[in-house]
Amino acid sequence: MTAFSTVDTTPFAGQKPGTSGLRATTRTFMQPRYLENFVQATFDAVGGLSGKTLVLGGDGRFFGAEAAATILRMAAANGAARVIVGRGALLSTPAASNLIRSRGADGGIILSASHNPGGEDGDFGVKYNGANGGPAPEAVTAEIHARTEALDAYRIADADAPDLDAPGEHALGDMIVEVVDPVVDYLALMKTLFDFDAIRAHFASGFTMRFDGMHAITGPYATAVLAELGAGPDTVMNAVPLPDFGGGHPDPNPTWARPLYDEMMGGNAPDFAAASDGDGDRNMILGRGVYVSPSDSLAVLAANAHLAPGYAGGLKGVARSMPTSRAADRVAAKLGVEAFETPTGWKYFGTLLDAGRATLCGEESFGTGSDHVREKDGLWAVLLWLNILAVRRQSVAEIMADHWKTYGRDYYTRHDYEAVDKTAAEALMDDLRGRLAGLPGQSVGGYTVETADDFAYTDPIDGAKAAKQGVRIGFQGGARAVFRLSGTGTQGATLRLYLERFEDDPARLALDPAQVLRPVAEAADALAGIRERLGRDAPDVTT
Ligand code: G16
Repeated sequence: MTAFSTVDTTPFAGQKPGTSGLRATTRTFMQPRYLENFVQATFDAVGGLSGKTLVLGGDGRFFGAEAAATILRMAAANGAARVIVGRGALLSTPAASNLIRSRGADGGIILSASHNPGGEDGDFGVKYNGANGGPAPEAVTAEIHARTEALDAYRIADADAPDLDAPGEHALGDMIVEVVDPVVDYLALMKTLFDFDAIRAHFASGFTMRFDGMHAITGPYATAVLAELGAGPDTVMNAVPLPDFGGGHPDPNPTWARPLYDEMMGGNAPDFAAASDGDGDRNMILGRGVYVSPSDSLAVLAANAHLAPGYAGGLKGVARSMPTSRAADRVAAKLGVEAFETPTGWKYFGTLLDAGRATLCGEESFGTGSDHVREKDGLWAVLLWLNILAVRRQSVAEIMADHWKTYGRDYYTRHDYEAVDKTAAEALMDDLRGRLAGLPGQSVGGYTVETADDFAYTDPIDGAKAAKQGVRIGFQGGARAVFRLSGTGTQGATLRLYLERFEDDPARLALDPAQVLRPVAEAADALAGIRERLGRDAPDVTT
């Protein structure tokens, strides 16, 4: 007979889920009662766990296995019937979403801080996903936060959690802990969507690729998938997940995946390259000598998705987050399907996907996905690209040139000012917000402001509202600057400045984005006083 304890606790300030779950330093999560409080608040906020089935897993970062054991003991004490756990407490975020859906679970908990560095001195995170497999919507995260502020006790089993390296069913009190292979179900899903034979034939004809697993969760998934496709044995680099991601920053962008980027811009590059992040939901796409911006990638995937069997019937609609460039909207218009603009955060796509209004979704933050799960999915994006390349038999550079010729090009870049003083960053945003009404008609840095607003959203399916989602400045001539504070950082504040400019002059489709966008960046700085207010000469990360 397993005994359960009710342990007295007091609230921790600031257990407020951000863009994607609760993220904090690993040491914060390792404090006694910190994880337990948030998990109990989550269980309470979703109506308790009695008789429910959950999925549990994470990206393998430091403290993940210990956290999983604690959560299992708490789930048993809270009356859960079954928890399906990835072996070793591992599951990529899209694989967790898939398991919730395919097993008809009531929800799941994902242990990850995504692209944030890991290790004892890095970050950790906990995110709750609902029965549709997607991140809990704002109403639920608000309820979790409210509950954390009133919590006075949590429940936990006294017994140890079972060995999570042992596949099969184990008992923990009356609850079943089912340890499953983290890759098998996900791989089976990918086979229903993509033409593995065509991709295999493409590799057999000499096509070459490099994939950077960044010592994070996608390594085992990519290794299994690419082996099936007959890719060469050294295709996957940094394939073994490590608790601290090998000391790296598992964020697939030109800054943090620099070795891969440099290889693709060098003389001996393979045909195609991609990288994924800590928990496997992000992707970066590169061709020989060409970097595909995430906004462009979404647009190209939307324009070509019908070439893959899973999307042969066409798309129902395309959704993008507000700061993502408008390239995908142009494709949606040509396809005659709906285009949606949502706040930043994958959770805002859930209702559109569930209602069958959108098939593809994407964000400038290296996230792309479809209605096959309710999370963005890094490897899925890579496979869709591979399927398109296998059918079109053109290089990435040729596909991009053709796309821009057809639709025009939305030059795009994002500047991140990381870990800046929170008060100064908030003052910058507040000041901008206060001046919005007077900005149209004003001239800054050679640009005239045409529109200025603070993005607000009403979900077209359930009517939920979200305000203050980012300041949008539209300049005459079609350039745009968006200002937003990140909701995923754990130190100070991070200001994101998103810049874009549309160009359809055939002679101006192959310019350097940094050069094209420099005047827009200068106008944005003149408008908001970034350098002066934040005390920074240049962004820390440019993507
Ligand atoms: C999360 C969210 C994304 C969001 C990104 C950046 O990604 O799921 O929807 O675009 O954070 O958010 P922010 O700009 O607030 O930092 P991930 O991969 O970290 O889960």
